[in-house]
Amino acid sequence: MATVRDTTYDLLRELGLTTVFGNPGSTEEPFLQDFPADFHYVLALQEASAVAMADGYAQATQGPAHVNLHTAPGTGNGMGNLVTAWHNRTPLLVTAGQQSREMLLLEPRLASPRATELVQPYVKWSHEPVRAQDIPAAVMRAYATAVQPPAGPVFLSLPLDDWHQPADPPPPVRAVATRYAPDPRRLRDFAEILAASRTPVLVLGAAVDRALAWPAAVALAEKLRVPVWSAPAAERASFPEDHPYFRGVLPYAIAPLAEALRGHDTVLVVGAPVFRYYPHVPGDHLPDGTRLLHVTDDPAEAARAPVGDSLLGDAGLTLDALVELLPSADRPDPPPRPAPETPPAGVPLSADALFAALARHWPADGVLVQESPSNLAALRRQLWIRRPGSYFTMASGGLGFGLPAAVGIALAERDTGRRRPVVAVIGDGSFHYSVQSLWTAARLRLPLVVVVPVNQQYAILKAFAALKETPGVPGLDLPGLDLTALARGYGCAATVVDDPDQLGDALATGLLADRPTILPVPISTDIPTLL
Ligand SMILES: Cc1ncc(C[n+]2csc(CCOP(=O)(O)OP(=O)(O)O)c2C)c(N)n1
Repeated sequence: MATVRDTTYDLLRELGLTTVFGNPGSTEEPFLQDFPADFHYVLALQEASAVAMADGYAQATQGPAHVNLHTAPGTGNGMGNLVTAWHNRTPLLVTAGQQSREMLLLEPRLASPRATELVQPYVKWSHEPVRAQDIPAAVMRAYATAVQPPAGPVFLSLPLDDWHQPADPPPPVRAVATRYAPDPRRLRDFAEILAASRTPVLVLGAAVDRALAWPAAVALAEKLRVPVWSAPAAERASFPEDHPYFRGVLPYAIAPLAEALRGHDTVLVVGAPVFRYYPHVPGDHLPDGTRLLHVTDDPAEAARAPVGDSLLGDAGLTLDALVELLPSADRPDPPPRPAPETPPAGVPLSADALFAALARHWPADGVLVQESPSNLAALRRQLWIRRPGSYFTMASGGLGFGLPAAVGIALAERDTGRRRPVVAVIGDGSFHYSVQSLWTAARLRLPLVVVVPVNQQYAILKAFAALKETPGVPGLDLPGLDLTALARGYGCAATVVDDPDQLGDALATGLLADRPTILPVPISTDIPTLL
């Protein structure tokens, strides 16, 4: 007779969820027992890494991923990156073990008495099945919940004694929609406003990349002949940054962002929050007389926008529809974006000089994973993203995502057969939040290259303190960290690069290696301004 375990594995197989990221504990062993040969268990040494690896894998494979966590303490370790997965809108099936039902009343060691609350509010659905036999159908419902728009993580708490119980008949496998089209009448209203605008501008967010909609975004920009900005602090890139209409990334504060949009009568924001701000620099959200139109597939995101009128719909379907509806604009091309200035030479390198060197040696199909807070502006200034699905960072502001996400993305590149080179740029502070993911990358023999700008400090926090005039904050310096020793300890290659001319060779060698390579690069300790 089929057990709950048999039926669940059959369902996971049918749903294509045969890669399981996790860190095992006693509460997971009955699920993992006799792990099927056609499944791949990706061991992370800490749950923060397991969650972000699964997130990166899901984003790069353009589908959901499964991460199996230990009961309360393991789930707790995974929480930071669960927050990030929520903001990233990554469809993650998060399962966690629970103590035996028969003992739960007395709360034994490793019981998670309020398991479904632990992960709130960073999941779309959180559930502990009432009967063991409900597990497969709960997995089906969790899957359907995770992938429907707006996509996001879901959580199931699964008692360890459920797996050997006799199963009910398997639940039907159901397909659900992952995108929906905008209301045609409201769409026409938007098109009319855009057609009548004299100086519109386009602001694109991560949902455009997630919808595989670069061609539609380019078509709309060219039809309207408008400048295009990346939304502030976007977690993906959504437009070819070498296109003459591309202007750069909007600043992440109220007053400067409004200033950047000055002179435009209509701002069309597609697939981003309005707006993702960071430091509070008060002001008007828009220049006087500017109108904002917001396209998002998330009603909550539409509701919390402080300004603008919204239209609910998938970014790609809406862009396609606008291209159809709008006439070609008759106006001159927007002025091109100036090329980045050549940074001054000198040792230690400026962040700009490092990223200019990286840009010179950048593989055409390279994938960039970024978690380098104070150097983000320099990186985005120097290294232009030219292809879809090739820039990833966290939407949340939580550190510890980039390194393990890069491992998940590199694994996805191998598993999908695309084999694009993956390069992560990770600050020397950010490096340590999920550092154990390096071991997984080494075990998987992934040719991941991690460039670490080493400034031996939390530079962005110094910049924030300067902006907010809060001197004397402790704990912002990071002396005495030996990244090379750490990397080697986890089984990676490591070479310090202090001359930009060495970077090309080091990068090429690392991308051809059969293990990850860490390239610490000492950079200037000057503090970049926050805005
Ligand atoms: C999980 C988490 N803990 C703490 C912070 C606060 N924080 C934001 S940026 C930062 C420093 C990052 O340092 P580093 O990676 O070296 O980059 P730098 O600012 O020097 O460019 C810290 C600690 C955070 N964002 N997330």
